[in-house]
Amino acid sequence: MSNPDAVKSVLRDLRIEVPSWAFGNSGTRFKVFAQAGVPRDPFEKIADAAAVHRFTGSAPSVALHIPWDRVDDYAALAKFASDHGIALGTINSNTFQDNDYMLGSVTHPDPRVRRKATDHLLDCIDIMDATGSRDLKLWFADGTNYPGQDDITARQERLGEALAEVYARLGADQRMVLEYKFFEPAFYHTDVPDWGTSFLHCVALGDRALVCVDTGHHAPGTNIEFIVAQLLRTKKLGAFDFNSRFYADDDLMVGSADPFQLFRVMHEVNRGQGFAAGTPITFMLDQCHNIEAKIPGQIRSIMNVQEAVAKALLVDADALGTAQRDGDVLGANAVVMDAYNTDVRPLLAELRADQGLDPDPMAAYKRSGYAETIAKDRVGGAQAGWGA
Ligand code: LRH
Ligand code: MN
Repeated sequence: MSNPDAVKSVLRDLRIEVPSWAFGNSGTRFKVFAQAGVPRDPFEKIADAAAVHRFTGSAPSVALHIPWDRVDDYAALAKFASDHGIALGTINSNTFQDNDYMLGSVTHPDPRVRRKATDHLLDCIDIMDATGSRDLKLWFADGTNYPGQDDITARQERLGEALAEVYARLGADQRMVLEYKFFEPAFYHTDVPDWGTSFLHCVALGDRALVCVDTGHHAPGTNIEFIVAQLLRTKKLGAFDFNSRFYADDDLMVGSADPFQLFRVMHEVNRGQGFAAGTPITFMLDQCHNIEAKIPGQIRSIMNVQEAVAKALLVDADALGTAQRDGDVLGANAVVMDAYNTDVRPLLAELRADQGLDPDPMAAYKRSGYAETIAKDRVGGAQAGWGA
């Protein structure tokens, strides 16, 4: 698809969900740095998410994390979001911050702990009923640190049991996406370490159980776009958690560490009709802005995704198909590299102008004075972070 209008129409419909926790303080075990103007509650997080949408036009929903975003009235929170022009999106469970989960949550040897963890997942579906969210995103920190610590096979059985109970509770229009991660916080084995394990459990559960690919959750050197191609081919790709990394799960701005990898992933998404209208894929950001300003960090991330998608859409599929069929290795690679080396920023600036947005969202945000306003207004109270 190399005609700019066709590319623009796909980009116009591109929806990227932002994570509520990106607006809170975050860090590492060494330090969590506080920043001025950080939200103190889910309402202020949603106001910041709405600001990202106001300047990018591509972020109409915000993912919540429970209990970080627990409120008494989720319908009121959903109303607040729609009054700000966005919707509440994916509900993220949290079975990694309770002391009872030291040896696991749904995989824990003690059935009492497994019950507690499964009940939390069921609570999250009650919240989805109130917020109107489609997706329940499950990521388990579950794993072990030493060989022999627990029975790997028994833990898979326990996991399967809990997932089946949760899947059965889902409403007809609701889905679960199961996220994998090859290590951390567990350092010997993780119970959902790779796409294959997530895929196996999702196939066992049914059509509304899909795999979530977090781009920071693979061993160095993993060909993530190959995994994406497989999951698209088997109709089991449900969601992305976009971020980037130089080393481990660094949760840096998507496209900042390896824009070429992001482009290759988007090329496979496009090849698999993943940008078509009504796509089953939820495109989410899952990032932590430990030292950079958080709202501009999200705006820059949305722009990085837009640029990678625009380049992927510019791949001349006919020329590529011909070169591939002819075994023209250099020719085929050149088709893809031509698209990647195309400067798509003018096209995106034009699209934003067409949408009545400022062609330069970062400059527009800076000029808006929003950062100064929240720094002035949000004084006192406890700033949000990864604590409840
Ligand atoms: C785990 C993870 C998961 C979220 C958390 C915020 O590393 O990627 O998606 O629950 O980050
Ligand atoms: Mn994630």
